[in-house]
Amino acid sequence: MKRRLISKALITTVLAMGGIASVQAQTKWDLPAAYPANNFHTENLVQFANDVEKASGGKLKITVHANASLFKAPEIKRAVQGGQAQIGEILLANFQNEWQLFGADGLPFLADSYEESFKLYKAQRPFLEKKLAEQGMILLYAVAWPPQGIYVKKPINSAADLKGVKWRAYSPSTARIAELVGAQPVTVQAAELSQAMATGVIESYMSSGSTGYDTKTYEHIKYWYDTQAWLPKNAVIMNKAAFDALDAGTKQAVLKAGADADARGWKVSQAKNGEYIDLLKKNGMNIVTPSAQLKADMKKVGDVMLKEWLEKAGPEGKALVDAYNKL
Ligand code: PCA
Repeated sequence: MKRRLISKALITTVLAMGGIASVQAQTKWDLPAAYPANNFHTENLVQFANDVEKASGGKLKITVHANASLFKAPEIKRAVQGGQAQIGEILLANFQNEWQLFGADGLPFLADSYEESFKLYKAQRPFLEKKLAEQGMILLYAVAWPPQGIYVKKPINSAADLKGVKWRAYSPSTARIAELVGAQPVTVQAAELSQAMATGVIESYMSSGSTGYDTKTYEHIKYWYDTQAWLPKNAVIMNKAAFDALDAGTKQAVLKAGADADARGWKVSQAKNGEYIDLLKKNGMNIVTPSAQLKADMKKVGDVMLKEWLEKAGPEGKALVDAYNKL
């Protein structure tokens, strides 16, 4: 009887020590992101990190570094690949020059509504997973930005009105649009966009209501043409070796929280699209429906770009577009 009591006490002690040991063995991951802390993508990342910490019983702590504070937007992918960061958020379209399929969701009018954009995501996902796996990474989830429109200082009726304007690009495709309409492209990532407007480096760009609001674009530019041209995606990617080093329960916690962030992110993106547009209006932005001419001009730009993209992307690109069209 006495012996049993002692062994029970021993077990309790060992369990307590195990508990302490597992707290000491907490794994820490850094998650570099390129957009501000109050952006909906970043808020989603923070919630994801909280969910992981809770579901893993504190075994994995993920710190979100917003606003390109740890790595600049174009550096995040390589940082995750090299293991300097275990997980990170990238704008897929930024990496189109490396592999054309990263830029499929940055093409004007291929998928220009939430419904189509989600279909494109479904079609794109197996291709992305395979490519990232070859690079030692895992795609956790991806969420679309709201539809892209044209911020411009003066009213425009056609693409010809954009000739010569200093145009901010955030990706190879947004630079190509500038070339096709005769604007002057300058690549500026979101973290430097407010400053680029304040110093007059740029006077026009295409993006969402979300980024227009985040960067206080209304202080410099008064028109936004709601072209709804495409919905580029942010993707959250993990270093495969870092993921493989987690225990089974923690892996499960990451995958579950990632799937939740995926579903939540798409919902929030769509819900906030209208809110951002209202906030822009409230701050003096004119939200304009594009003229038939401007629409036709931009559609033509999109047709040229899809043709160019298909040429560069080859059979893989065609397979993606075919898969998308079947959905
Ligand atoms: N905002 C990001 C990418 C797309 C978007 O809506 C940006 O302008 O940098």
